[in-house]
Amino acid sequence: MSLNAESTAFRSALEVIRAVEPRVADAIGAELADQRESLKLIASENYASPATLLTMGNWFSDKYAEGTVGRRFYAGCQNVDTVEALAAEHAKELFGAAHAYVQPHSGIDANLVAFWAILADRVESPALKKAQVRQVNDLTEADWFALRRELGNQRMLGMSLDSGGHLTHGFRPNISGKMFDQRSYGTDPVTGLIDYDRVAEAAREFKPLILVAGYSAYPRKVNFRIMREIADSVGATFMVDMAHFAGLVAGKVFTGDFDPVPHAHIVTTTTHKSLRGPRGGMVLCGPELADQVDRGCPMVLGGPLPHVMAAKAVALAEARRPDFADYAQRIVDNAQALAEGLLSRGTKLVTGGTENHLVLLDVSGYGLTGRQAEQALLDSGIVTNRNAVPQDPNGAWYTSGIRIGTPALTTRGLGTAEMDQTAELIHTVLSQTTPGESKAKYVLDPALADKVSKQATELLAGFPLYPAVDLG
Ligand code: DSN
Repeated sequence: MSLNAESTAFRSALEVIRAVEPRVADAIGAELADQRESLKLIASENYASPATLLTMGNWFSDKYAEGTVGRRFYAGCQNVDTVEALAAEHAKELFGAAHAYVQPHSGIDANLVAFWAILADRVESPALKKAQVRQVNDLTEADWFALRRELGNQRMLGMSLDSGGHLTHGFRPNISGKMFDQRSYGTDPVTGLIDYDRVAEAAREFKPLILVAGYSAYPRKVNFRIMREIADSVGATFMVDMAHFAGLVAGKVFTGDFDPVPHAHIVTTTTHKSLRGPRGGMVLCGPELADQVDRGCPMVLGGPLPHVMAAKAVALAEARRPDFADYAQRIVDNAQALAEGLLSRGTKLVTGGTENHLVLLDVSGYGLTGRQAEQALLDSGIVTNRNAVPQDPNGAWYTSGIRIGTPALTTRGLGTAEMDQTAELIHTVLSQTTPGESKAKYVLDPALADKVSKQATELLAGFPLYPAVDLG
């Protein structure tokens, strides 16, 4: 029997790798087996298509291409130009953006590119202007000192980490919390929702240079029209980090006030979460910031990764197909079914439900910390991650929450009926786990963990991952 193209491609690749370092080939095979067997509910993960994966394993990886399309610091970049331009073109069409910069290697890189583009655009600095017209050698020591003083200590207002914001939005352990004078807005203590009046009040008081919206653990839609009005009222640049929900924007589930692209001055994203592309980042903006954004490499980034930009072009082409909109809608339908399944079993959810791809469980209702719950679920074949809940008494390490998301299981084909079964498995584990003598320790009958693990595998058996890939 002849093998299909995908099996042939991956088998051949592993054979070539095995000839050099068999342990790596084995680990790659083992990773596929693990991913096939586990109920992956990590909200920021997904499964890229075989075409996207295969696009990353080739000689594009060997090429240096600092600069931008048609304007490189290295010779021989014509093929890199082709794939970078294609990825940018697909991104612009998909999101309706005037400009797309597809070089960032990750979400934090994309955010740094955006921060520096905004600083360079907004901060009045004669020294910076000199530097940017390539008179760097004319800058005196005093100019450099002025430049550092003028660019530093600018103000950023972003969503707090424990309300679901991301650590790159000004959280102290991240560089954004050190380079900016930062303040955060939270959520309403009763509803768990963003209170736009409070955001406006904080903006009026603080007068930030940058207002950031976007989240990694907020289970609701954000009204970007209102956020832009708030930014405009204080003269702030409005930046949205849509890393988590880019797939929902691409799939036109988030439209109108909930689509960040028409409302924000600048939008950043990763490409591997709900967007289902390769690991990487991207920046979208209007013409005003385009030149500054294109300085991302070498300003902030190392040399671009042409093999990943090529894979971004492939994944973005996939996201432009009509079936991606159906996929995006199913992600949200599944998250809502999962939330309903948990609520009906008595689980406490932050904000009482979801409007996007993620659900945030407050596991204090089960008497557990997030750390205990995360590990008990993992023992039972359910992969999640712990996450702080608003005003979390257990802090960001132990936490009181579990964040779950549906992009990956939706890619596998699981639907709302399977979400209810998933809710049952999660509730069974959490309700049978008791806290141990520390915030990390817990007691769970191994027989029960084993039973749930088997049930999870049975649930997944009807939805094979990479069904066309047979590694033999
Ligand atoms: N690590 C990603 C997440 O899990 O949300 C964001 O950086």
